[in-house]
Amino acid sequence: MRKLLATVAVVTALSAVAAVGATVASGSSVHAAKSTTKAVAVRDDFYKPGTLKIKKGTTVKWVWDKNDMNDHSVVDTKGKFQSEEMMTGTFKHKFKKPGTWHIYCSVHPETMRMTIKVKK
Ligand SMILES: [Cu+2]
Repeated sequence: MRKLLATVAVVTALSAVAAVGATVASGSSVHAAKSTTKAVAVRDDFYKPGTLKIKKGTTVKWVWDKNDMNDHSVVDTKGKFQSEEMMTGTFKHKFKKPGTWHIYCSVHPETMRMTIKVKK
């Protein structure tokens, strides 16, 4: 009991939110905030995969390949988010609502496209 109280005190000191998580977990490992990240590779000149199905709340992380020779970007056709045109790096977007999103590269808009289907 003494050990448990000490643990709770430490966690409470860290943050109130973390304390709630620790209490719920009750001894098992504390879960990180529940969120999923899916990676999409940005290559010359395509996204991989070309179609991605995810649940709402999922973050998609586009990862530029280090061997890319061309600039690429990630732009959605609804105009809600847009990355820089770049040769290396990453870009993230969290999809909070169900729906279908069409993504294209502003450098290669005719050929470099992908679709993301967000389910409930
Ligand atoms: Cu491109």
